[in-house]
Amino acid sequence: MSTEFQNLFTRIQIHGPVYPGVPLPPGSWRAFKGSMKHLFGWIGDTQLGPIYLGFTGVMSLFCGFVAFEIIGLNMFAQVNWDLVQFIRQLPWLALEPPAPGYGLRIPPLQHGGWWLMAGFFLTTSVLLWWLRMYRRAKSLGLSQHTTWAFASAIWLFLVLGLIRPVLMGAWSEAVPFGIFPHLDWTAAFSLRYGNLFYNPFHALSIAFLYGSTLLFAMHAGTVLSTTRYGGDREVEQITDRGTASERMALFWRWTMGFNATIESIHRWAWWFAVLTTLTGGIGILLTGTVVDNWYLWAVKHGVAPAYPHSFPAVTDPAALPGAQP
Ligand code: 07D
Repeated sequence: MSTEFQNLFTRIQIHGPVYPGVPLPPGSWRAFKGSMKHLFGWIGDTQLGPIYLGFTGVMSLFCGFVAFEIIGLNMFAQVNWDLVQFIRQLPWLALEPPAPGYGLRIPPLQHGGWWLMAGFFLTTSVLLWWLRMYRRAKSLGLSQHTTWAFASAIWLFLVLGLIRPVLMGAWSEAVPFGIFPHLDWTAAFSLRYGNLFYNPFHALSIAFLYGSTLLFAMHAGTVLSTTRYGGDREVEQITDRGTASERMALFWRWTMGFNATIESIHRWAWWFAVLTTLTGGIGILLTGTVVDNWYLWAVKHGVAPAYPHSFPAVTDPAALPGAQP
């Protein structure tokens, strides 16, 4: 059978017996038998499942479900259990952390206690999922690159919701649960601490985030543009001269004088992705703990210009009388 190879959506659909994967040690579980799905074949592997079930995975899903339920039911209660209003107002509904007066104490359920509990279950869920990744990678004989990359994202997540609030001495510093409310929090946080654009670690994080998209596009484009030479079979191509990898290298060397290698491009990508959340977490951790106003910090260090003298002097709004602690 001859079939035309398409590199945007492949027409090739693999349909064969389900492959369950390598044998598992006794006591381990796999759920669902697995089956071939045409739609999945359009975007990836046709085979769906089986999925590995283990203690950390099951507990992680359970804790994630509890967090999701606490958040959802609190929001549902806020619209008096009216389904229509729940759906209509969902993007604006929130489960907020306790007020500043509670500090790091455990507040009554209706005053942030539910938020604390949801946060506990969500954090447990994320950490257990990390452990699942670690253990699955280990059992398959992989190195832990994916696991440590995920840890970098979890670092930012923990700084935002746990580490920084603890250092600031109040749960109220943490992020609320909710679609628009967490975005409002982001904007308010930036304003409260003097414009996050002047936080150099926010700038670094953006550079790595944008850099990641650029690198991803360059890499994906390069590989897809050479699939007709087998470029998508990256590893075999490393040793084959005159074919895909050599053309990839030549393309970039001719275009910009330098080319990554098939291996190093993935190290570039890994570091850019990991550094996005690593630098981001440092930036958030410093905010309010070490630096109270990033604009004034930038003026002090000659990064931003001070307002002209014709304007009244700028003072940190947090230092004004009547400001919240
Ligand atoms: C958030 C952490 C990992 C997530 C995990 C997932 C679940 C799901 C679901 C229970 C993404 C756990 C959760 C499993 C559970 C249920 C239902 C990763 C995360 C483990 N910014 N900004 C960044 C830009 C501005 C602000 C990063 C651009 C304004 C704040 C990034 C602009 C203001 C924070 C970035 C811009 C502001 C950030 C995020 C432009 C006000 C952060 C990186 C062009 C709006 C965060 C240092 C990331 C950070 C952050 C980009 C503007 C505020 C680079 C491009 C000036 C408060 N901003 N930003 O990968 O790290 O996030 O800051 O204007 O906290 Mg910003």
